[in-house]
Amino acid sequence: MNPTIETVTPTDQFLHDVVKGLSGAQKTLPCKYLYDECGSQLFDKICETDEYYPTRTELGIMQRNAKSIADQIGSGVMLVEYGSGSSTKTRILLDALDTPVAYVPVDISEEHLLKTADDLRSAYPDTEILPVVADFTKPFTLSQSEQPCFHVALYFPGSTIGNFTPEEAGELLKFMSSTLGEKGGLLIGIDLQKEASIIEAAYNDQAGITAEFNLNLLTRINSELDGNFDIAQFKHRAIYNPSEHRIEISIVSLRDQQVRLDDQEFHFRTGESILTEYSHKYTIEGFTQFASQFGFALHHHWTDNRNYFGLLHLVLD
Ligand code: AVJ
Repeated sequence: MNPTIETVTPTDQFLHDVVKGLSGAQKTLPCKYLYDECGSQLFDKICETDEYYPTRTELGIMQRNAKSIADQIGSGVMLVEYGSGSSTKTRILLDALDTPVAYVPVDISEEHLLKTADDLRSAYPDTEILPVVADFTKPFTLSQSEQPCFHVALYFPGSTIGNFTPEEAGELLKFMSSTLGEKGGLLIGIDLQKEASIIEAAYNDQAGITAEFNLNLLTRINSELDGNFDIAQFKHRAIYNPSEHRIEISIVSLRDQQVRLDDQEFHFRTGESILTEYSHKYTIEGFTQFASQFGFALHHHWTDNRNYFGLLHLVLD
């Protein structure tokens, strides 16, 4: 008889993470689960709100400085991107780079990734497009290009690094430096510290899209894990914590209530919160200092005229 092969399905993993997150004294839910199909669409809508400045600011920085960014990266590069999504900003880079040998988009969402890869293949016939389906927070293997490449540049835009606690971000930088090898570079986007009211407005848009995005996580738990959250009995909250320099996004219970999930019951007190996401804000100097612990040195950086967002090119020294 064949031995039974035990595999953990994505749903098992989701259930496991949700139960674990809701069982602690401070309830939490991992922010990566915010991005299902519906969540990803809502995130795109957030980017179009007047209040949410990071995406359009970063895009502007890329557009205005494409040539200079490409020059800093150099020719014959293998460009690797973590959490590539639709690779919109990457096209600006690929257009400006001198003979990029390969582009390796890394993303967990397979269908979306392969579709994007096909589109890129027709747009950039001279660059090898080598998608990798992986969770970039866990070790994975990069594909090899057929043509030799001179060096690897890792592109990590969108201020995604802000979602991680400093400890987790450190782990990721350590892992990145081992992936990069000699002469490797990291082009990373970070949202900069600024007046709290501007940051808070960005995560509490008037149209309520961020609230919808956050609460969609409960809808997702209901449909995928057979939960019975009454969404109307919860609300979105996003507050800037100035001492930790981060936005703390939570879902708050509007009353004392029980929620059933799988075969377990979870109790929520009135005002009790579920922490869903952090978004850390850095300074150029602070982030440079932080990255230096993992062997990175600041090579060049670009920002916008309001100093809202920073794009840093760090190299291994
Ligand atoms: C995708 C992580 C960059 O932190 O600004 C936006 C996520 N959450 N509004 C951010 C997010 C609510 C976003 N990142």
